[in-house]
Amino acid sequence: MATGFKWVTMVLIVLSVSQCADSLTRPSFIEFVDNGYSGITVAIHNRVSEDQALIDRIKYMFTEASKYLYQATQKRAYFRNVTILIPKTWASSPEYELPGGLTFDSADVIVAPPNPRWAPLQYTKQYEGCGRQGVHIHFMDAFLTDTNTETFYGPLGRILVHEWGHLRWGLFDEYPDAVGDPDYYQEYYFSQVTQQYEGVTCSYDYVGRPLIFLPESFSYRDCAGSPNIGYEDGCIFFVLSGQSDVTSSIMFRTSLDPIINFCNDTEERDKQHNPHAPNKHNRLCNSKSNWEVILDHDDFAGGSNPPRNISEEDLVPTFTVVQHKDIRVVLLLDTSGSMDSHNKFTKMTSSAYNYLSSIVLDGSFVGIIEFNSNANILQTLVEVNGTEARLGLTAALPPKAEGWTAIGQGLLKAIEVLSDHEDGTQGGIILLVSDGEETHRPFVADVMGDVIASGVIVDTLAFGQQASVLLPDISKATGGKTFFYSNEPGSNTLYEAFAATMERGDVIDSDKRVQLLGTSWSLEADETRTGGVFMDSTVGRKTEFSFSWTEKDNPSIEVTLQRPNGTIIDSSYDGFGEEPNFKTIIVKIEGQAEEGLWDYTVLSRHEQEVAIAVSSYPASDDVDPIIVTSELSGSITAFEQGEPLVAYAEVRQGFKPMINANVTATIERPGSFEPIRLELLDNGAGADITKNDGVYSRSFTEFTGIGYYGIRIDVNNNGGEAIILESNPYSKARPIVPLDKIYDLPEIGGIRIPLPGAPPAEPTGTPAPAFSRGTSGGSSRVDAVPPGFAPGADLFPPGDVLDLRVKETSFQDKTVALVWTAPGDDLDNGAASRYEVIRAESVPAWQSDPTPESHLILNSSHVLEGDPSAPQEFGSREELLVLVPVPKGASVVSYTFVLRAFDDAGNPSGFSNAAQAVLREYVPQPPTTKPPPATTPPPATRPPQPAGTTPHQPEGLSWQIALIVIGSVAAVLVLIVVGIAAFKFSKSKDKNVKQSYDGEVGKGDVRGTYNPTFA
Ligand SMILES: [Ca+2]
Ligand SMILES: [Ca+2]
Repeated sequence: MATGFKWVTMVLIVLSVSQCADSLTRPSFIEFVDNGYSGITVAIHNRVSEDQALIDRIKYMFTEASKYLYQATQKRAYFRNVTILIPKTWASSPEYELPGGLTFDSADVIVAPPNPRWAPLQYTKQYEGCGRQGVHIHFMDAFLTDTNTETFYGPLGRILVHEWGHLRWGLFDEYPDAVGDPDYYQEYYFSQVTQQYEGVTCSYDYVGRPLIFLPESFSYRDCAGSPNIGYEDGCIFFVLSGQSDVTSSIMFRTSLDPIINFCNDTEERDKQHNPHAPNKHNRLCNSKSNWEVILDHDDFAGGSNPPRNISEEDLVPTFTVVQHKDIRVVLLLDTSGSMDSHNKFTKMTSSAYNYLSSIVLDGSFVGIIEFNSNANILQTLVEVNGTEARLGLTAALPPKAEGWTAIGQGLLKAIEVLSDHEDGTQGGIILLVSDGEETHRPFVADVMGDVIASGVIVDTLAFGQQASVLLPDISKATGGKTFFYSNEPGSNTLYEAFAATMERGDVIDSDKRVQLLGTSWSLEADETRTGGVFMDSTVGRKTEFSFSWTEKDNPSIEVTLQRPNGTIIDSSYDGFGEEPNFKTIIVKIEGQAEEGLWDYTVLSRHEQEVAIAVSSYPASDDVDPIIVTSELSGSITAFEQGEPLVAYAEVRQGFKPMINANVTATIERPGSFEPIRLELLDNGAGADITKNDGVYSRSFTEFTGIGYYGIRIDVNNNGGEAIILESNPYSKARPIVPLDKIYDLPEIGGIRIPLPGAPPAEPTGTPAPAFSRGTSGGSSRVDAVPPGFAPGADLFPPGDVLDLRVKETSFQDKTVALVWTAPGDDLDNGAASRYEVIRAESVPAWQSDPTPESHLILNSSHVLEGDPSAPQEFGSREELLVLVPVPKGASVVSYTFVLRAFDDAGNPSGFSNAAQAVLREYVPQPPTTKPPPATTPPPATRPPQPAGTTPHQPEGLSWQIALIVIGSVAAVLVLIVVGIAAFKFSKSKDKNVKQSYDGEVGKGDVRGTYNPTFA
């Protein structure tokens, strides 16, 4: 076991310097050469109305962003070229080029209907942790075209640079985020540097005002409390619009003009990173500054892309506008002799038959090539435009399998076939299905140059563990997908790999096939088995049940279906089609398939495997279907370097995330090992970096050796618990607005700009209907194992706890309650065996010496409730109540807690985030009595404040504003200023005084009229 420990330690070091070595399985075409980013794709969704002005806004945004980026990276980076993919629903133009392999789904920036979780704001979807590239940036179209955006959120160029920080370098937000980071949301923290309460900001010197939102009157008032003792619960740090002492951070605020830098570890105060502020960036990036994470990224690591002088003219990116035309696919099918074994040939041709007869969309072009010792064209590219074309294609499928394996030659032939189309090879799709290593020249290595130059996309399906190890490389190099079909009962990946080719064009949503189920059964002779699938209201059109068998050419299975109302469908049904040559039965449901549970029953006359797929189409053109997409951490997993395989699945209806769904991943493994089933979680712990965003994640660690690991994802509504998010009325990034404008915030795209600082709440939505989705999650290959590896060895430590926080403290009882999510024995799996909980004097003290022995390691005498020696299963909520010393005479006491977990093999996790506990003798409370109404108008300007006066006490709260909305419909605001007196500020907190009350707030203070009716 000691070897495992050493190995893990070594691996952690390796990982920390090569964080960006691998990426998600989704393709990315971004390149960074000579300081310029190229290959960035912006895709407009087909639901966005045609609008040339939108294209102009995108160009404007990138042009401005290029300058900001150049400035913010200190002359290291700019945008060189950008491709804008417009939907097929927009008019075509001779100026538009073909998009090659670019699709909406692979785009880096999407312009699309809003995701209510974040709308109207833009956001970046990030699956992975600090330093890792995200999925995409999502703007709603109105956000780009509405002039209110720049007024309230800042220049679009700067907003894009903020999002680029998330997308490219894996940075996180530095502002208090009630929506994106609710459990860790905190407005103020006690600074052990200044010994007083500070707003959560980056950099240090923001001018803010402690305000509290009053939902009942839709107004704000000043918080009770002071910088020295803190503020009442719910108090927000309201960043004021005039700021003169800060120039960072872009990840904190984009709306303020002086903000041009990322926070940095510099001594220069205006951009100095605050490593102590409890925000998501510090929590997930080990308190490293934005700038440190950026410089560690592959783009700049080791001094690459050093600062360079670039003229303003050269900073302007070039733009290419592209639009999809026809989908062109060549099936490249392995018919070598080995395909004749284990029913592989039969399964491949039945899947191809299914595909050609019903999945291929009308208007696409399809060709067929087989390869064995040579490659032969079985069908040149032909347009699919009806039954006859489909029959012609199925007739061209290969009749038998024999000979060797000439993959390279097959690829060249496929390119030849694609070159027949008027659009050329660029963007043509090759689906390469193969079960073995190549044997005949030219080899893949010899032809890859030609393949890449032709611009084709190669999706590969590895048919069994003996398939060529080159397949994932071919996919990766061409932007294709990698599938693995184990040829074992339980999955139907083969069928899905074919179907996936039709997702490659620009298919409008209502034409998108939704797979409800993909599985296979191993049946005994004369065995009857029944399964069920839920048809939900978002689908039901063009529903098909497909069943393929492996033995005998005459139908050796009988199939019946049962509708939700009990009616039986059998071979007498009009839509029931049998194709003995391809060993397939397809049942096409006429009209709209009814909502509810559909049963399917199969009787097998022989011992054989039966593959089952159920698919449907969106119920109508204006209903968004519930869809599931998935990603893996990489198409190749560097297990020998200690990398786990991480599965991510996203569940959504259109762009509305679904939370609380039941998402299961089934992982097939090399060797004779049972598949592993893992529940993917949207809990914001372990591999899941954001809670309740509809992205479900989990690490897989139970490797069994070298080979392919195939993943299947199954999703249901979790017994009615699942919720489709409809709206989130709370602000994520706050607009910066003068206080007197806060009540008439306008709409952007029909969504009101969220009120800054309204308290967080559970997201709202509608319950998801009963539904079924089952889909292949792709595959990942392991090419090497650690020295001395044997399945079952404990090589993975527990995952790092990154959500440690203080639930509550009691000054009187001298207690601190800590909460966190339990890691597993192996990252996100199982249970650790003990925790080591460390108490440090302060966050800076821990950060300057992160060695447990230099601080206090808690023992049982410190623990009142909870047991650090009995960790629970991964994902459980852990609580620990600990005793701390409270020195005599102190009124505010602060400590910092850090922990790590050990597994039973002694492997330690990394240290958790540092969580600060503050014990206060007195916690400010909101005023309980209403202040008397003002009888005289307030002075036009506030009197100058003397510095060095004593902090004001909560009961002596010197003034407050009450802002009341008159009339629930008109929301006309009347500002009431009550009891104005002199402000008093603490010595060291003069930044709160500076211009905060003689600037815009001052104007707001005196603008309103007093209306006694509402006093
Ligand atoms: Ca999540
Ligand atoms: Ca372990």
